[in-house]
Amino acid sequence: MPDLLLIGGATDAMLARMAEKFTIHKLSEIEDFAAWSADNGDRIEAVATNGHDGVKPEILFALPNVKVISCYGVGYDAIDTDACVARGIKVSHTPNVLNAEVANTTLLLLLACYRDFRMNEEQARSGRWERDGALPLSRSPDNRTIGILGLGRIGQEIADRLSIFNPTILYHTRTKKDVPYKYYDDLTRMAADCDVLICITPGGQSTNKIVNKDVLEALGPQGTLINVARGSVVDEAALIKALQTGKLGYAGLDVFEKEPHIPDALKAMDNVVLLPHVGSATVETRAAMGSLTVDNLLQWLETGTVKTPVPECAHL
Ligand code: A2R
Repeated sequence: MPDLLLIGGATDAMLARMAEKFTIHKLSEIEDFAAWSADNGDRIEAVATNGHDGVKPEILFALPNVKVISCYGVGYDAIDTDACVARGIKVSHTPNVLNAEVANTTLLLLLACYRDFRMNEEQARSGRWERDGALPLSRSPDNRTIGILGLGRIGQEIADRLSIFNPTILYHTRTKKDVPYKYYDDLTRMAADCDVLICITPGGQSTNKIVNKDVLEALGPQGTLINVARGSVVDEAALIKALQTGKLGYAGLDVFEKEPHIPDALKAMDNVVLLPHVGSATVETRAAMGSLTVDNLLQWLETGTVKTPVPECAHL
């Protein structure tokens, strides 16, 4: 059986299916990777990882015969695809199966920001409602102008699910799409026209801190930023400053620059809703992602191809 290196965790169902066809080596159980890889690195032909851990350059370097990397997650910015293409390594990810769940998480954050969910829930739970009465009124999410940064598979699903709120939808991407929403080629100009800015691009170089001070200030004192993409997409220091100085109204965040670390300044603010990167984290969606992660490995074993390659590796 070919040898597989597992980076990060895997569900029992994934492990059971992978173990039928591969000899699994768990990175989490290897104490000294440098020593281990000197003896075993050349045996590894397959890697299973996830969007957060990816494959660190030193690990990729230590596996000279790896031929396939299957990533559990749609974002693969933690994998150096240029290096993989140069070595002919096929990289797969799990697109589409998580669109609906990430869109649900987006709606959760949007509603939580508009309806002051965090403060209201605390008012009820703490007994302050009984003692002090109700909090000030919150705001309606209905009839808002919502800008989507990144209108791909997930962005479109978000736009579809937002329709219950009767929004006006705007979008910014590098290339104009065939959709009935207003296109902006300039993100700051779009932010100036929005009540809400939803980030759902990939991470990586081209989107690094693309939501900067100017974009946040254009969104404005009543504006809401929702980030379900990658922490790297937003300049976190500028975000904290904009929120603290009232130049930005609200933020709903599922992702952060240095996960799992969340800056104390964000935790301290009442106008911020925080989630620990759970965009796709339901039993149902994670099962579908796990299944596709293993399908890619098994298809590679049978045919030498993967079912859902990342675009950069689709020609391999
Ligand atoms: O720019 P385009 O025309 O390639 O459109 C893509 C857009 N996008 C960008 N928009 C503005 N500036 C950029 N530098 C930039 N780079 C990419 O993001 C496209 O509309 C969208 C990505 O869509 P998909 O490739 O279909 O990705 P999907 O499945 O929606 O997932 C998006 C991300 C993942 O990479 C994870 O990081 C996260 O959602 O969970």
